[in-house]
Amino acid sequence: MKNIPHESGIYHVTGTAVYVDDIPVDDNCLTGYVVYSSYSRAKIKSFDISRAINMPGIKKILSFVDIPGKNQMGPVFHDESVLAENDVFCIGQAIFLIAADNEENARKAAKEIHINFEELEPVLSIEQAMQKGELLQPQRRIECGDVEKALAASPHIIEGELVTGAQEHWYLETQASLCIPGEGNEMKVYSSTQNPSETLAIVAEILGIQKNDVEVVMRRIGGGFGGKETQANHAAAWAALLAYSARCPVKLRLRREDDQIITGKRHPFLIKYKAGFDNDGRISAIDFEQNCNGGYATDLTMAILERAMLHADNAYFVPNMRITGNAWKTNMVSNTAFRGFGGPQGMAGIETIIDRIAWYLKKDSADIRFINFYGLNDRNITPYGQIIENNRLYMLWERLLESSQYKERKKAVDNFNSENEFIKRGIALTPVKFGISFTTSFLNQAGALVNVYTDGSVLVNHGGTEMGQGLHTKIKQIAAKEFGIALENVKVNETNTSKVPNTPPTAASSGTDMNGMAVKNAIDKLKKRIASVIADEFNKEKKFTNQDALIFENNFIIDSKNRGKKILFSKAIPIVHLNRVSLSATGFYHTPGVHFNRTTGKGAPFYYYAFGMAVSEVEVDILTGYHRIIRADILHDTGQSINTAIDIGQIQGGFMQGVGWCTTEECKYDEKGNLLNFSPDTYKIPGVRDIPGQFNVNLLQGAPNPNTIHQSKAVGEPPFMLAFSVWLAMKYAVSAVGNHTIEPEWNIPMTNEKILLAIEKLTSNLK
Ligand code: MTE
Ligand code: QUE
Ligand code: MOS
Repeated sequence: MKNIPHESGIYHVTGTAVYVDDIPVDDNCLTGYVVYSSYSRAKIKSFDISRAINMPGIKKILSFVDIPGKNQMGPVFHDESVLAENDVFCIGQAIFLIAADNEENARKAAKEIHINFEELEPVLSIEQAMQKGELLQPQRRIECGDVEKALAASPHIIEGELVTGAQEHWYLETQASLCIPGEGNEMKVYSSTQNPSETLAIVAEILGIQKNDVEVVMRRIGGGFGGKETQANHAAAWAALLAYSARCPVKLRLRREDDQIITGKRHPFLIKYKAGFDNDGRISAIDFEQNCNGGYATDLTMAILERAMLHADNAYFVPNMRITGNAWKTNMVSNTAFRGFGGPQGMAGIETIIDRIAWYLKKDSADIRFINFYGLNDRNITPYGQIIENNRLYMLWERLLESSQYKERKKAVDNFNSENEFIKRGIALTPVKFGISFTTSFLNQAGALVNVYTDGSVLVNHGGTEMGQGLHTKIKQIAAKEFGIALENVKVNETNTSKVPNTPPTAASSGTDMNGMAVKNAIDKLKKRIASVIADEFNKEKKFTNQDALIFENNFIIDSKNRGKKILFSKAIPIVHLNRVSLSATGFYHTPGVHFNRTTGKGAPFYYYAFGMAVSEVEVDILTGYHRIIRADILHDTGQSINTAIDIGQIQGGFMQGVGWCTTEECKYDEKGNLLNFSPDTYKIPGVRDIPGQFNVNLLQGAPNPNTIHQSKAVGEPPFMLAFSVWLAMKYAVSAVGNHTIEPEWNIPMTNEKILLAIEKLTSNLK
């Protein structure tokens, strides 16, 4: 039962899994299309849609004046219009919506819409925004100890800057929504969303109708990775406006190139740092300034920046630390959630510092990491005041060092480099400590609705969304185990806001933790009711049974005090029904104890931490910048894994997505702010040939997680950051070009081109 395949695996590989675009529609369904700004910053002086509206097949063209409710789709701060009014603030910002009989006609009409823009000077980088002093929201700070004093007393200081780049989500299914108007104000919304309840809220708000008139339905999405946490709302809002206005179904699905141009990406960061340390490499103080490019609107930027700040420590105890966070406003797409949610950017800062300390002291970076790890019983308090419990770093360290043979292989790498001029190798070990829970405490809640039918089959509804991560498979396993019945008798339903309302997004890796608990809560209620009826039933036969003694096991309900007394689950359920007892129950869960005060920067925002560690070995071709991962060894802590196959898949996928961000994925823009690489031929995500030649992924054994569903741990995001092992192994390889006498400049991403530039700079300094 531990590693059953993905509940939709067969549908995925046979092409029968239904996504929004596969939902059958009848002939009157229109195609929605969005016309967006081609300027980064401009005023709309006037426009003319008279020709376009009369083109063949055109049913509706809407501008902001046609919005019945509020012209706003900002999820947290209301600073994002559904359709631009008099100003445009980025390329890709929606201005008009078209409903047509097909996409071709819509595209033709779009070309006939004439807009008279007055072009203004845009802000297109963090540096420009800094010069103008344009923040999206007030500066944030987290601080502990006395940074100035500790820096002044430090034997050694390093200072510097790190740049991390944007990342395109590249979910296989682009943003899509199908909206079907019903009676009166009713609107049924099929959406490729990670956040059905928020999609519902936005649709209700823009249409000016009540939330009880909107129903959001999603069966699965073809990948989200954070990109559909808020920005799926946009496609749904646009389709809903058109459907409401045309009074007929409208389907809107972004073309790949439009999706890449219009939607937000991972936030680029510019991190400035100053760190103090002693001769052993032990860090005494760090002053971090994190600057992120939020784009033109806030979206989730403040929560992302907060998570970056809360992960500036990664796995290391730093007694004196200050993290200042700035969210800069630019005329670029509004950047959004992406796997890790700021965590990767935050951690990249301290991983850079550790690597540089090792370089400076000429020591092995793994040893510098080790002596700075959070302690088991002391040195275990974070800059925000949370005590780290159940620290798994030392278990991981011992087992991974052994299984990967890191020390021996590092010697072999050095030998290889001394014998080879044009091919250099590198190896690095990096840890991850990732906080599990939404740092926005109210989001840590989940709901469920479980129905048992009279044949004994079970239908589970919960608020989480399936995006490929295997949530429904794990929920199915949880439900089957709790009821003690076979997996075949449990089905997990599509996600529907009318079944389970007011849910948080499926995000922060907490989908199984929270929805699993909510489902268990519903099942506990049902089991109590069922047991009460069945105990009475047993007692009729004069064999006294206490309902609390009944257990659910192997498809039976069994009297644990008298195991001969039992009844098949499927036989028991009709009896419960005949006794007129409800076989449907809601469940609810909220994560206990988590809290965080944004003003003081203190609290215990995380229920627990997920830990992982990786050793990667790479090879870099010094003449071309080509690089490959020879071998990667990962040991990851998933507590008592519910599904080992799914967890290993999440680790492999998360790691590779991180490798893409660190190495080949780069968003390039021209001087006007146009994205230049908006298709897969020029935007390079990892392919099969980028997977490590030897890829050893293992789960940490013997470390169950207390107080979570079946003692498991969240796994979705943490492995992403294990890719730093590849990134820093590459740095070691390049550093070997100058026999480690000159430190290469190392930012994210290190593309082939950037590697060559780094080598060029390094060799010119050698001469
Ligand atoms: N895995 C797949 N296949 N597709 C996805 O879109 N999203 C990731 C991760 N793994 C994603 C994925 C992100 S960003 C998160 S937060 C978690 O899955 C969300 O799901 P969970 O909470 O159920 O782990
Ligand atoms: C991690 C996350 C999220 C987060 C905080 C985390 C996340 C998210 C939000 C959020 C914050 C405020 C809101 C809101 C959402 O916070 O995904 O609607 O008002 O959406 O630590 O993944
Ligand atoms: Mo994941 S970035 O929290 O959707």
